[in-house]
Amino acid sequence: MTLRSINFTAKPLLGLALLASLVLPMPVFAHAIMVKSQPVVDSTIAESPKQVDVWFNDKVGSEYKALAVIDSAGKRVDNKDAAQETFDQSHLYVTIPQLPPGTYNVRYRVVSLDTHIVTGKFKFTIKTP
Ligand SMILES: [Cu+2]
Repeated sequence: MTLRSINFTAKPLLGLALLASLVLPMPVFAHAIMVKSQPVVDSTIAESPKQVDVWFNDKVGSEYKALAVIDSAGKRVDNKDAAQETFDQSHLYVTIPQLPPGTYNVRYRVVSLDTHIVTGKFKFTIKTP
């Protein structure tokens, strides 16, 4: 076996490693995923909460953030004061007025550290007493 034949077989492996480095996600800047919320996703609660909180797996950008609560008729009902916790940049919240029983949609939009825009939604229900 000569050096030349070794080099020849090593080339495809190098190409594969290069391809993998392009395809695999970068480990340093994570893509944001919502990991927790209050109220909990799809939960039924007894009383109108004071605010809605969402947490992501990593801190998110302070720009372009949005968090809205929408009733079953499609009307926005939150106080439009969505904010990001200064000491925990993975946490967003918006305050809401006293809401009547019903099912509500929460919609969010944030920018990940990897610069991707992440949007999502979930529901919670305030039960009729
Ligand atoms: Cu991403």
